[in-house]
Amino acid sequence: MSEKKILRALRGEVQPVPPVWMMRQAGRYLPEYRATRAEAGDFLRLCYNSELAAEVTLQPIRRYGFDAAILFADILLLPQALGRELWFETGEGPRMETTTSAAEVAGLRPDEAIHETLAPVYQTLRILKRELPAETTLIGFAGAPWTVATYMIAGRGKEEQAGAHRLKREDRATFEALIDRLTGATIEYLSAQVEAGAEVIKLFDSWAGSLKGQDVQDFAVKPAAKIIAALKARHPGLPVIAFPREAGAGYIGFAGATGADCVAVDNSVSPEWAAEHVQKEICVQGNLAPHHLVTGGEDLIRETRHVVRAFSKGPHIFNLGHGITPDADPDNVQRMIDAVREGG
Ligand code: 1CP
Repeated sequence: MSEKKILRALRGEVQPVPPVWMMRQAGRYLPEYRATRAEAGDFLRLCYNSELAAEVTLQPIRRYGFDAAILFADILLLPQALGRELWFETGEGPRMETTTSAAEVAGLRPDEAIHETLAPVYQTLRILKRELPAETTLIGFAGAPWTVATYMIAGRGKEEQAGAHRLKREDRATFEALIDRLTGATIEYLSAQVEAGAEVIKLFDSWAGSLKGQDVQDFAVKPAAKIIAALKARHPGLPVIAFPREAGAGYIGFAGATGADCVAVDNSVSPEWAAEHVQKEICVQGNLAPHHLVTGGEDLIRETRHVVRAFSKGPHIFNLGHGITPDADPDNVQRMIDAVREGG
């Protein structure tokens, strides 16, 4: 197990060719994903159909031989398991019943109850553990409490963190109670994922960049630290990747403050900056800009090599700065992987 390239990077080993995987590697840019999603009926049915969720997780592994497979699920399944309604508007994205009052937070289902809804997710991991090639690392994940809370409070995503900031300002007690409930439930959810076969956990804080000042400490660093400490106490040696997206200077010291084994960086910071300030502390994952997989050409090859070279002196997992987009060309993904494995 410790021979897997991803696990070696997470232990701090510097490798001549970094391991590589991609956020949203199972997704709409792949025709085989679109076919399986159609077979499932819709996105949520796909998430809860363990056989088909395992199938779409495996598709990019078969096609490209990535070094990691990430469980096919969504960060919004946890609030759904806590009792809040979730649906997807075609062409628009996720929608949720809003959660903004003390009564609604108090009415969330208890932690023990989440496993009933989430059982198919654990089953997906069990299938993957059996089906994955021996060299492929299986990554489980959850959203960080702040990011999940932004969706629960606004009832939707994208540019909608304003509601969460407002609740934080106007009803601090309710906001903190929600963050606390999500922190506890996330520990239970991720722990069950590890028991079902996840070898690495990634915590997605996609909207961490909208937190400023003391809020970064209180709502990004502290919940992550609590989750990581609890997971490592229950599962000694479990590696954790943290992704406080667009944290900027907040990336510095994030691993030390949270206990993460790797910090994933987005492409608003340069690889040189991240190598100097973050990789000197810990393994870094990232950070090719996803648009290169749409536009391709010489720029794709040059930028891929640039990222590989900039991170070549420390532990590195090659990835994008954010998820691959549906309009990406699958052939460009192969060109990117070839450029990484040719040694930058
Ligand atoms: O139509 C489709 O097929 C749905 C597109 C899609 C996919 C492929 C969504 C809807 N979720 C997913 C899968 C998913 N989501 C994975 C699976 C593994 C993989 O990476 O291949 C993971 C890890 C996520 C995590 C996720 N969901 C995040 C964190 C990462 C990130 O992108 O910042 C977030 C913010 C979500 C919410 C969500 N789910 C889906 C969409 C389009 C969004 C974001 C939309 C918004 O903010 O409005």
